[in-house]
Amino acid sequence: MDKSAPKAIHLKDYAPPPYLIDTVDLTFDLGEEVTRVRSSLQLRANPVRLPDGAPVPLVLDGQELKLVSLAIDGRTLEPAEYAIGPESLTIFDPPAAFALEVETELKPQENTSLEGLYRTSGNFCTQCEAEGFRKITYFLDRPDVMARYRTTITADALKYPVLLSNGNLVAASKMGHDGRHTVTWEDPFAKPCYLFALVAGVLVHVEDSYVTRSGRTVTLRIYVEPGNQDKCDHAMRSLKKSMAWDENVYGLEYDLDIFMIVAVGDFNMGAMENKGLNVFNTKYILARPESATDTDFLGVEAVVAHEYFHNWTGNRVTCRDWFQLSLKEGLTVFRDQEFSSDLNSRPVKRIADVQRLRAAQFPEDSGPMAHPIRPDSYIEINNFYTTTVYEKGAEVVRMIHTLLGAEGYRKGIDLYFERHDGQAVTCDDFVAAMEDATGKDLSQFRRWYSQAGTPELDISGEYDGHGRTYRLTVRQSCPPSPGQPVKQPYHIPLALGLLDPQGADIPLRLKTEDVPKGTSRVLDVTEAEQVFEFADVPAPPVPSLLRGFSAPVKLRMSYTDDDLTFLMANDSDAFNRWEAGQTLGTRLLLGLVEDRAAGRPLELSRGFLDALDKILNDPALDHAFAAQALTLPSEGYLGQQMPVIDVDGIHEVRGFARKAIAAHLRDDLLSTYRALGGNEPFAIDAAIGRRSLKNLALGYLMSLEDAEAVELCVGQFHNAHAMTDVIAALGLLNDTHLPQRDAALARFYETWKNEPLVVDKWFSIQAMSERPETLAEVRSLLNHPAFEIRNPNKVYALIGGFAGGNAVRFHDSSGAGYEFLADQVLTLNGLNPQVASRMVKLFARWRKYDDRRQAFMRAQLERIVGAPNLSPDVFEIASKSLQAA
Ligand code: B3K
Ligand code: ZN
Repeated sequence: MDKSAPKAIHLKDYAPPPYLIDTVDLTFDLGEEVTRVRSSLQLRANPVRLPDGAPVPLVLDGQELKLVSLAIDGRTLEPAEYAIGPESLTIFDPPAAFALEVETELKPQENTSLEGLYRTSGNFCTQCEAEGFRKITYFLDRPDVMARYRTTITADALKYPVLLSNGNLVAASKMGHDGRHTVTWEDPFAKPCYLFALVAGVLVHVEDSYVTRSGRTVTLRIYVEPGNQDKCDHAMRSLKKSMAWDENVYGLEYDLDIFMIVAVGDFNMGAMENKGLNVFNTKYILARPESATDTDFLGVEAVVAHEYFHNWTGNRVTCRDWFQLSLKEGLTVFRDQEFSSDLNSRPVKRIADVQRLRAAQFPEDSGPMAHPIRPDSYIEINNFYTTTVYEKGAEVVRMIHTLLGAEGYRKGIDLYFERHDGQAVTCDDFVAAMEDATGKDLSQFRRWYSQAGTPELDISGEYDGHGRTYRLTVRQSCPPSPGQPVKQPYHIPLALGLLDPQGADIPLRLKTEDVPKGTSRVLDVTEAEQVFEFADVPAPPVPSLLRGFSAPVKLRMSYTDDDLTFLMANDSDAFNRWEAGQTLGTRLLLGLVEDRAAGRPLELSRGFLDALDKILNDPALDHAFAAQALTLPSEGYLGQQMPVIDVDGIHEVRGFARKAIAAHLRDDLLSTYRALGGNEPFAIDAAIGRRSLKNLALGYLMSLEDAEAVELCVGQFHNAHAMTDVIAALGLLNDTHLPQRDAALARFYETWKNEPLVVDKWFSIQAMSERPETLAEVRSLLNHPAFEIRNPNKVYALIGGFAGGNAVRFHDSSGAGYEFLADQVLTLNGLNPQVASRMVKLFARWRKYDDRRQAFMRAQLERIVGAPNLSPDVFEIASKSLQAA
């Protein structure tokens, strides 16, 4: 690493801030060329850090700012009293308590990073988390500095009729002679600056209201660009459901008189929970059945809830420092997962969440970027908004919930808010509240916060017919992670049941107990090796382990194929019924990959086909669940199970298996399709399940590419009302060389060219086509008039769709896909480091491939690390990816 490489920040170096800020008074003068920001701060020495009030220099964060003036208690400072660095403003000798006035200038129209104050569709908008506020004004930009804000905005009244900030509107002027108008907002709750927000522009809103449990009426508004008002109903309904759910399940009420959401087209991530003024990516607000899929609808519901839930878990109680990010994110993801489970099907939601964890978090946790949910260090904090901090973080909170039970968990949460409302705290404070409220010892459990890597459970069972006992031996281990060669045993909640030969659950009594404790229970696994002995077991049981995926671990158990089909058919735990099918499918497909490599003929086991047949023809089964159970393990998941990922082998074998299943079940798939295929009116309910099973059937049928299937598919594409069905059909045609493919793509674009979110789908579908010409097509789509590299959604759709969603084409053995990605990373690096960094992460797993591909990927990573003007974001990911394994 060269000398100029950006430096890491360590958790162990945390120190409280030397100064506190009590109030912030901001005035924004928004202009086309220059925007002026005046900031008046009330500061005082922090008694915790400077007990005698002893003054130390005040170092404020600031980036890309032009300082106009600086005054303390009304006196302009002399140049010798302060210094400006590239990322800071130091005042050498401030008093113990004082008013600071800072005036700065910035150019939001030139800000392509979409962090700080920037422009989107002609409007002004902010994004401050994690460290964007320092691009607006000089400040102590850290979450443990909490202040009360008053924000005044002045702007051209015609260009920017709507002016918004956090809290309540306290003053508004009419247009003056200069054509400008002014508003003032005041937020009564102290907050860290990352929750500050400002929006200005031409926006329309839909309005509703919500009466809280205690009888207060809250105004709810969703602001969108004109023309989008008719796409907000679902988001508004989701918001009201979230507010009710948080009152019912957590006893938490909303606290301001108004809650606003603004949807913008240019946004780096999904959404942002600014106090009273959430800013959203349009993708997670706008939804109508004709133009959004069922997945989009569920996404809107979950993200609206997630951001709303942050009002308590994140805003009222916030993070002491960014290492504690999972304090708010893991907890809030757990909350939104539970919200969605309560509203929709619990097993279907759990399966989807586990699939996501396995697809993204498990690879991260075993790669060069592996980190604990509470990282020890970072170079660029924006790189740590990861699936580990979010989704594994949620699993950790879920395990606490499992270990304490719903009631104990709620006691812990109540204590957490009682102790910490209005504070900036740590993950440890959260765990301590859980312990203190219940008396449960979570000291060993805390290792989930400090150790990286996915633990592995090796379980074996032994039945003793004479003693009628069943012994489970549980061994746990965890592979090394960067900087963590050795791991200590975890405290793992292992939920399980035992099935008798008829498939019924056996009452579970451990040998040390007098009476059985239910038929499904949670064991505390704490040792490297531990034995659990069950009594009164009448016959050799089949164990159902890790029910509901009770811990984020990899499970190894020597099931026979028959055990797995037995569990698929009989387990009372729906998640494990699905899991058994996946385990069997994985085993069979990996076997076929080996057969292919050895030149043996491919054949799919009859028993597996029969098991799928049973699922397809089980009328009692929930449709959405059946669709999940009939879906083969993904290519990505299969790859993870191999020491060296055989990209082509996996792709070919999975395609072969799909065809074999389709051929075997053709008649039943056709009748399923026909039974569910009605063009029914759209609803977000059980119809989602019907659509997913119907489209699954169509997918299998299309793998045969016979005339009947093609006719159904083309018919569906042309006639369906719901976008879910249109996109499913288009996605299937998209993988073919049929003449109907290009016609359908062209027609789709013509129909939807004025809807940016639908055009994103059009880009990503093409990027994910398995056709060999895909890379060439993606390259030419970069020049399509609808593609815009400054728009994150477009980048995620086209470049991300190809490099992250099309393994067989991205990993083409020519290395051309890698060169393409590196080119894009380098372009994006100069425009938007956060987006560039997300793209460069797609190289991180390069060591999992064969030598030839490794050499190609490594060369591209080296090229990136050696490039001039590399952002810390890209540098951190690329350099850590290259570090020795
Ligand atoms: N807290 C934001 C994420 C901010 C990301 C900054 N790079 C959205 C969320 O998790 O709810
Ligand atoms: Zn969040």
